[in-house]
Amino acid sequence: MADNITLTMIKPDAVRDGHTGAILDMITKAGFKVKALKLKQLSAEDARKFYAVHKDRPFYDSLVSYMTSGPIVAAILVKENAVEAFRNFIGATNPQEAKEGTIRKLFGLSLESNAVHGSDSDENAIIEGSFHFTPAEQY
Ligand code: 3AN
Repeated sequence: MADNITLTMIKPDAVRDGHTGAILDMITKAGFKVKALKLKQLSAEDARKFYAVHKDRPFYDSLVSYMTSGPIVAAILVKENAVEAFRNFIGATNPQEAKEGTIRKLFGLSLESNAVHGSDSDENAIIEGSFHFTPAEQY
């Protein structure tokens, strides 16, 4: 199977608490190659657009506030079966339900503050990659 991509964000609290290096180390040691990487402050407009799929959910406004509370680290990652492999690797959305040793188990604080994002489909990985990175920023 050919390599494909997923988009991750290290979320504001994980960046603020100094976990960026440890998380990127785990990601690369698990065999994901970094195709693009940046530290970035999302605007409210950015966050609303990125999470538009959740706009009718009760947690939407809180999610937008949280995701704009400080800089995030965005990255495009490459691996065979990247989307599924990365979601298995980071653990369940709720850190309390995430398996031992996963990023969300180790660094997630709550259902909302769950340390990292991972794309949920190949189609969304491409859309989300383009949301954060121009073609010239992808290697
Ligand atoms: P995942 O990030 O595992 O794909 P999604 O797409 O269902 O999960 O949710 C996107 C983000 O919204 C989550 N990463 C989390 O920060 C937040 N979120 C999801 N469900 C809830 C919830 N019930 N209450 C608060 N925040 C939530």
